[in-house]
Parts: sequence; structure tokens; C-alpha cells
Amino acid sequence: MSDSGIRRVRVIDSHTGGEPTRVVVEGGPDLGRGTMAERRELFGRKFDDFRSAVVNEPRGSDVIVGALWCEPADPANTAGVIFFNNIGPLWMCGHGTIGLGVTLGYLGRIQAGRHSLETAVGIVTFDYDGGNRVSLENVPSYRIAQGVTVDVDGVGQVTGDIAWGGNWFFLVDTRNQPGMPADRPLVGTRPGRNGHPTAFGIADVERLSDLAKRIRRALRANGITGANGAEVDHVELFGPPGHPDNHSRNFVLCPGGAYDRSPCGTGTSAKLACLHADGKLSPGQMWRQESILGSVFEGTVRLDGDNLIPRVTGTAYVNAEATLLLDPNDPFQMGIRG
Ligand code: PYC
Repeated sequence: MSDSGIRRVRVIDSHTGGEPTRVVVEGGPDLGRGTMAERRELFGRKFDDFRSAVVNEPRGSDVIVGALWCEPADPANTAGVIFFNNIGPLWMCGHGTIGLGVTLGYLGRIQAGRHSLETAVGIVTFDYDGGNRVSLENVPSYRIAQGVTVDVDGVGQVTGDIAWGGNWFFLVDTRNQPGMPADRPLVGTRPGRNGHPTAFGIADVERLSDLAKRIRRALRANGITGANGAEVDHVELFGPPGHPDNHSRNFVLCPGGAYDRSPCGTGTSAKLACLHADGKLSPGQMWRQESILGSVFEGTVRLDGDNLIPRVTGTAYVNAEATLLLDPNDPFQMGIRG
């Protein structure tokens, strides 16, 4: 194999509660020194090939979230980041922030302590414990609509809330659907030994994905959006937890069709905002959100004036260091796009 013309991209892979993050540490595009929102826009417009090369098959998969590690616009901040997935740039990513923090620690680029990260939606601060644990303070999160009912093809009426946690979410409690008997939860969880519904799990992924995709189609078809017409591109379903120490289990459908293996940092933030708006979570009170795998994020909120700031804690592990080779002779050098 000739080495001529091969582009090298150095990446560090990690997972946060089972959900992968691939941090680009060398070989990414130069996006200038604008804000992360400006750089995200440029990345989406001009460097979509690069995005696809990093996260899509044959080097990656639909599940991988990429994180382009950038110089911050303000040197007072630790770093900047642009998150992206199998179909385009993301606004924010909670599990990815935890993965990036642990990756920067692994590289010796940060020490234990408080750090600030520039993202496309604003500054996210995080506390790194020097090992595998990161607590992030997200951008202000809020619910914009409560009890929105949509007619879902093949399912019937489904009611949920619309909230922002750094991405837009439609949050649905599968146990508590107005108009449906309490003993018939939306996802048909099986009754446990004591008659209580059991937590949904990996065996249910296909039907949960199908349900969440139908809900998302119904939101689109009915013009139901986040603020300023933004697409509600994440659907978050809730059910009973698998472990009694936790408060609930979730299933999160991501924009590109994959499901989040972690409890989803931005999704947990959106959930915390809804709980607070419902008077069910006071500042400092702990919410333990379980993922479909049973991995857990711990969440609390604090008030900063009128803003609700979620704090989400999780653990990540570095599991690979690699150099991606982008060979111009390779017909799939820029990844396989759907
Ligand atoms: O953790 O915020 C998150 C996230 C968004 C998409 C996948 N994970």
C-alpha cells in the first residue's frame, strides 16, 4: 500500500455508561477562531465528508458520537468542542462531555478540578475527579410545552412534554398515558413477579425504537417543534427503573436513528427541567436516571436567577487510541452515508 496522499486523523475512543464518544485529537479541519456556534455551522456546511469519515461505517457505526476538540475562542476556557453523529452536527452532548473530560485527563491535558468548555449552545462547566468521573453543569434547561398529545400511526394518542436540555426532546412517560388504563403501559412492559411492571431492557430495543420513531414522525407531521421552529429530534421514553436505588429508566432515540446506550446527558437535563417545573424536584435533590442498559447518571438542579442549571454526573472509560487513515484510493474513505 502506498502512503502517498493518505490523511491521518488521531482519535481517542471512550464510552460513557455504554455510549461511545470518539474525540478527534489531531488531523481535524481548521475551523478558525470564531464561536463554537459559528464553527459548528462551518463544520456542517463544509466538512461533512470529514464528519462521515470519522463516525460512519466502515470505521465507525451509527452509534458513535464524534467530538472535535478545538482551541477555545476565549483562552480562559479549557477547550472548545463540536459534537457530531451519523447524520450531522449535534448542539450539545452530555455523555460526550463526560467522555471528553475523561479523555483530556487520560492525555494529561487537564488535571482534577473545574473546567469550562465552549459548546455550540454556550459554556458548559465540568468538574473532573482525576479518574473516570465527570460532573457537568449544563446550559440552562427548560420545558416549553406540557402535555402535548399527538396521534401516532399504529399506536393512538401519545402525550408528552417538550423540553430543552442542550438538544430538543419529546419526553413520554410510558406508564402514565392519559386515556390508557394504568395496567397497560405504552410499551407493554411485562408484569413482574409482584404484579408491578418490570423495567424495559435490551430485548425491547426494536419495539422501543419503532415506537419512538413513530412518535417523532407524528411530531414532524403535526408541525410540533421546539423554540423558534427547531426540530424536536430526540424522543425520550420513561419506564420503571430496573434497580430500586434509581428513579426511572429511559430509552432515548437519537436524531440519526440510533438509541443512546447511556441515560443521555442532555435528555437527563431535559427530564430534570420537567421534574422541577412539575414541583417534583427541588434544587439539590438527587434524581438517578437509568439507561436502557442500567447505567446511571446522577442529576440535580440549581437556580441561577431565572435559569435552571442541571448538573449531571457520570463515568467514562477510554477504550481505544487509533489513527484513522483516509486513503484517496479507498472508495469509502469518507464513510458510508445513508
Ligand atoms: O448524552 O446528551 C447526550 C447525548 C445526545 C445524543 C447522544 N447522547
